[in-house]
Amino acid sequence: MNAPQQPSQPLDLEHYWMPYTNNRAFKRSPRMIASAEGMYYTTVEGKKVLDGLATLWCVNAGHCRPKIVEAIRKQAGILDFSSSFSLGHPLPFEVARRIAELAPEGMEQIFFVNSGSEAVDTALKIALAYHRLKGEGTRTRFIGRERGYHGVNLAGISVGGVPANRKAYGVMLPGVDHLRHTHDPARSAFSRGQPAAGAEFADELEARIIPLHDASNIAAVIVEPVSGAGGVLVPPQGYLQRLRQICDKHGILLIFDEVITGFGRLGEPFASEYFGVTPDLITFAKGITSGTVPMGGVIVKSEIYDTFMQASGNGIDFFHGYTYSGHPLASAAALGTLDTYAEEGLLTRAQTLAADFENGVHSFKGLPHVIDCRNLGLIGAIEFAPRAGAPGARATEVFGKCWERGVFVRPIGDNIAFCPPLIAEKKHLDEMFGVTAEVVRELK
Ligand code: PXG
Ligand code: PLP
Repeated sequence: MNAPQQPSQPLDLEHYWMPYTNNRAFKRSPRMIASAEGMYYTTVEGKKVLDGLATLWCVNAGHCRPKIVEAIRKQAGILDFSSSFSLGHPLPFEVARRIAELAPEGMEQIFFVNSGSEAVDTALKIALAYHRLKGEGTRTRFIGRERGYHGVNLAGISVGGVPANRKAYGVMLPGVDHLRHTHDPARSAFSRGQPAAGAEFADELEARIIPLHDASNIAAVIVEPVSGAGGVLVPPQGYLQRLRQICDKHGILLIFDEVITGFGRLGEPFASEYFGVTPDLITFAKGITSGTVPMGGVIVKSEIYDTFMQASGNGIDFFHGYTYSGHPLASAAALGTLDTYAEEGLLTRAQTLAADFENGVHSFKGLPHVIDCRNLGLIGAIEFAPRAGAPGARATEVFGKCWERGVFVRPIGDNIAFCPPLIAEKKHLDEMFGVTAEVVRELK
């Protein structure tokens, strides 16, 4: 491994406005990472920290994996950049073919972008343009869900349902409505895997939302198969199937946002396959390059792609694209990542680890202040009762103390989320849950 770059003088922290960060607190007391390998970071002080969240739900293959590093290095010296606007280079075609092989049957075309947020914007635009090409241009409304996270662009926060991400930004995209979330602790706390109760939460689409807006005005429903950033909410048994049935009945497109669940998180390449529910569009990002180079995309049903090819007249079929769509370095990273997944069986590895992971998550039941434990595949969360007058304080405290003791887990409101790289072994799960439990036992 290469030595990390050292700044030539003491770091000036003043100029970088960090995303989703309390900048003042961080700059008073920075947590700085110098390098990473496999399951572990090394901080600038030389301390090892176990990565219990695949960093930000992305590093599915683990850190600095040789094939991925080599693919990026090599590509940088061969073709640094080439546009995909009416020019091409071979790599994104090959990445698209490989993704189509992994995707649910009938979903064969991939549009590339550079992040999950862009993937969401792109999927929503495909839905609008598709209906218009089919002569159903009145279908312009979108239905999201409370506690959904669909990135940070204006369309994504409009269909998203995390209040803090929406509060400061006015009306956003008009014409959006939301399904209720599926979190139901009164009936389903401490469910192992999918809660047995709650499929009927999907009925709200047909009972309230469609009658209110009329199906002829609704373009698409967008949900995460398992909500991640909203606190790891596992769908009740039968819920996604029911959403699919209702959308089919009313000609509404169903978009699964698989930015976190894609690329092996549940033990199948995509959650759509795990649940046996095929949406019309899948958004992905993160795991496609195991976090190494920004890349995302939308997988579409071939019927949708064919409609654009046949009905859009002569000329450009979709007036959309990013300068860096299909970037050579991202594409090379994706191929290195897909090779690594294939060689090590990582896209199905979560199946092997799921039982140990589930036991680990549910071992928190009975510890101080723990009011729920949730899990599916290799994603899970524990939830604390909020401290009086200080919601979120318990999880923030657990995160801070775990970091000091060498384990990185993520606080989300009053939840702690677990989402380790797919190369994790039992001993890593033991370390992650063991250190977290030690900290939780001390919670006031
Ligand atoms: N959709 C989903 C389902 C996501 O989880 C995005 C879209 C946006 O992807 P980009 O690449 O634009 O960030 C995500 C990303 C958190 C957290 O607080 C979660 C995400 C990103 C940053 C923070 O846990 N998910
Ligand atoms: N703003 C300006 C002035 C631009 O010229 C471009 C792209 O050419 C963009 C924004 C969009 O950038 P990107 O394609 O990287 O999303």
